[in-house]
Amino acid sequence: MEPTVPSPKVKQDAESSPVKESLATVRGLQTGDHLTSGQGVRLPDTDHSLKAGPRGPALLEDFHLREKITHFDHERIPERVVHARGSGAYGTFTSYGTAASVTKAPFLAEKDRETEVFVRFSTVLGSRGSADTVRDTRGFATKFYTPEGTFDLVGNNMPVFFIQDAIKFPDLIHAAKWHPDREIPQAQTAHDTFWDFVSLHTEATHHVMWAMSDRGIPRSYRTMEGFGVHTFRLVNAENETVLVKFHWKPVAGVHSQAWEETQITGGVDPDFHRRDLADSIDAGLFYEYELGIQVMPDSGDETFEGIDLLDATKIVPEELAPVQPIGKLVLNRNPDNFHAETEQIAFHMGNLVPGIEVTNDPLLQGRLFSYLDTQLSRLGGPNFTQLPINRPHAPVNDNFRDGLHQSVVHRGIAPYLPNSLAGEEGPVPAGPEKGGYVHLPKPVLGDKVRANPVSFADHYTQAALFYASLSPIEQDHIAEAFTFELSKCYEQAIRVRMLSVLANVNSELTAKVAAGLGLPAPEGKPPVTVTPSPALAQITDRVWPIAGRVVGIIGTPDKQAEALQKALKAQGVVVRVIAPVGGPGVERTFQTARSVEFDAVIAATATTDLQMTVLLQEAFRHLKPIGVWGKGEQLLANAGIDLKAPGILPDPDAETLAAALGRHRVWERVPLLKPAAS
Ligand code: HDD
Repeated sequence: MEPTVPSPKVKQDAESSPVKESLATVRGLQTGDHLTSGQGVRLPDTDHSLKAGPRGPALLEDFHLREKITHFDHERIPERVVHARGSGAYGTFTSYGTAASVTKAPFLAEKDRETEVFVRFSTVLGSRGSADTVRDTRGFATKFYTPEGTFDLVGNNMPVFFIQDAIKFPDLIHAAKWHPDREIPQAQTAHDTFWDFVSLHTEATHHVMWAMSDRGIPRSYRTMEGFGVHTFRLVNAENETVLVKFHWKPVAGVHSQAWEETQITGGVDPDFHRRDLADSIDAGLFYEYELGIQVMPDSGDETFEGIDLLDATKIVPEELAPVQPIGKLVLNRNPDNFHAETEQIAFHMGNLVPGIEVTNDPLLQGRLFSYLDTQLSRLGGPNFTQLPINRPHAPVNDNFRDGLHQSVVHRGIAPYLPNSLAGEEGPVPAGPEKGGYVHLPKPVLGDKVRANPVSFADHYTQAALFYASLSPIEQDHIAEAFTFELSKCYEQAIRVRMLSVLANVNSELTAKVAAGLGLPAPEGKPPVTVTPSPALAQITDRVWPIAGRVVGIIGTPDKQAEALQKALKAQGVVVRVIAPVGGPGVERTFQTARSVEFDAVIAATATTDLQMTVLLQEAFRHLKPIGVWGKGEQLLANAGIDLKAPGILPDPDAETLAAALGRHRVWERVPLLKPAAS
């Protein structure tokens, strides 16, 4: 079989890297022809320990044995307390220059300024080895290595959060992660403690709606939006300020897996998203996003159109404040070493550059503490900023000294200020004229209280707004997700309580979920009127770019398959032939292929292979376009698929397939999949 991606040797070739080499000095430090010890002593044998005779015992003096095993024993570091499962890539952010009037940060303000970035995508709840495709919020964290210092935008693929105040984060995560007695379930919210917490802590309702929507099960990281969530304050050269929310808009559009697909994928290919990111970059099919900002006036009360901008459980509908594009991100280089780069990267909300400030959002304020703090135990001390992936691309002159894993040999005798001894070598403070980060003077006044503003009290209006903004198909998916997750709870009281929360959001949704659970639907007080925000819907008439999509042909690698491969390659679509056995031009065999990998399938042979029948049935159920070439009709008949059903494409050419893929799924097929009313 042909390998799907170039061999590792080719893909790690530094010469072909399209971005600036930030790690040039440390990449591939293992040099030389000979195997050595950690001290550089050449070693003749690494397969046998030093023994007293071939039958032992092993000798304590075997420095190589002890060093090799000791190093191995300490290879793992603590996984992230949340967002442990992730994968990342380098990229280039190019500014459009359109943000020049609102921020002095040059990487956003200057037209065509290129900034190297590293993005780490993640799930929140699962351990490092958990599956990619579970229902969960996804992290979308971006490190911008600017010459003015590092800026981190540590966001999610959902624009709101479960809690309004960081002090609730340990409670949220203790409830959402596995049960502490058995450490199950892994990487999912479908269990008692999560639903117990969110049904009691109703400010979570809006985020729960997002998590139960199709946003919780993305097709790939390529097809996710990203959100900075909080409101930030931008400062321009005249020290004028605006309040903004950051958005990443995927060029490929927002698309999700079908729920059943996620479950199959979790077993068939737990690395589905990670693999797609790495393979796509290797194939030159880069992930692309636009960065945009919603700009709101910096009114003294930090509200906009009645929405409290300091409340992270609220969005500002795009119809009220349009997302204005300010730059483009292209992810175009895979890391060389997962541990050194993706695992050791450390994000921090406090990594800010002049022109970008935080607001008093109490969730954001607590995050400013947590991210720096967590690295001390995760990365083993205060010098993690010296790790190659965390090093700023700006000169560092911090007067910080010593500590575990110090890897800088600081010179001089006066790492303090003021001093009269450092001379030329010592740093001096930089005022704003020298690019210093000067916090904008803002009055701070208030009684010392543990309390929320009154405006934080509405937990339901925007949850209802979100639901009302979705297409009926997406609304059904939400009802199904709630029903599935609550069905997994052991405690009936939790289900009943959650229904009473939903009753304050939308009565139709409550009725559907209650029916699924076999419970009465409670009465609630849903908002009387909500104004939907069409920008929130995923399923629309829009046709999206199809780069990165995968088409499977069940057949043989013949001329027709080759022609399709050629024609769709131009649009970045990968076409894979699925044949009974391996051979030239065959990328998947009947034994290894599974429907979840493909966005569209073509039946081109009359095989009676049961696995192919199942593949087609799954593709049909998951609303994928299915093409039929020649004897493929028979295969559809074997699978019980009606040739006249929506999205069955007779003899499709590249154009027909491309059009179907651009709509993501054959939504017209949905009614066929509903059980007939009895
Ligand atoms: Fe967090 C990691 C996103 C609230 C504490 N968070 C982490 C990551 C992302 C987010 C994407 C992974 C970064 C990476 O890839 O290394 N977190 C969010 C968003 C939040 C949020 C969008 C709300 C708007 N987080 C939040 C709160 C706290 C934390 C309120 C603590 C009070 N988050 C952490 C952490 C982590 C983290 C414990 C774990 C690993 C790390 O930071 O480096 O500090």
